[in-house]
Amino acid sequence: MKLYYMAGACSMVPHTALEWTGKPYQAEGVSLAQTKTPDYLKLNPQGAVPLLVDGDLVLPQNVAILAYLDARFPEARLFGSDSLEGKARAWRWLAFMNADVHKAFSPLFHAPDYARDETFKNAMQQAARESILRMLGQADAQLANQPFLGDAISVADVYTYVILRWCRSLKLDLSALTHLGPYHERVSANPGVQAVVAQEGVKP
Ligand SMILES: N[C@@H](CCC(=O)N[C@@H](CS)C(=O)NCC(=O)O)C(=O)O
Repeated sequence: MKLYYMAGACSMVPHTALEWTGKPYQAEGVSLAQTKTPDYLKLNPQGAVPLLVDGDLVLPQNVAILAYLDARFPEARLFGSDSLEGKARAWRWLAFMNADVHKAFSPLFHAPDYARDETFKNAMQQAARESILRMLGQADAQLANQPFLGDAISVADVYTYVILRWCRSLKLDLSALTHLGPYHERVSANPGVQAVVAQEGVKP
């Protein structure tokens, strides 16, 4: 099984999931430029990571990869629970981080071409920051009474961890969200997360 990843990207989530399975796997780091080469685009026309190759299966998209790994390795408890309800509680947060919070970073990572006007670009980026903070407020509230977003640590927490790293690098002010700091440390302390941080050569 082989995972293509970019250091510090959302591919850290399936990378950690592979660590949690305890099974052998290969991880190949690619640059942004490599994801746009014809060879890579043949594998993933979206030109993005993560990408999992398992025999004949060539699978992009975090949620597809995580669902596949969970079904193949149920004993790894990637969703922090064995029960349907418990898994659903983690899925809800994974979906939120992947589909809603992640997407809100787009104007900060790559301001679109139509935002060449500085005033417009700044207003758009400020709105993105506010939207991210508002959404992370939902996670902060959930973490007031429990250590992880679901019943136990899960891939939803790893996704949130990746997003918190991006917030730090973009200097978003999370000081009002008081549960997120200790939570970041808790997820950082997970051995699978630590192994991926070391392999990808990024800061925790
Ligand atoms: N919906 C996709 C999103 C994947 C995605 O946005 N990956 C980013 C890294 S976090 C990427 O590869 N971006 C390439 C680019 O910006 O061109 C998924 O969940 O797998």
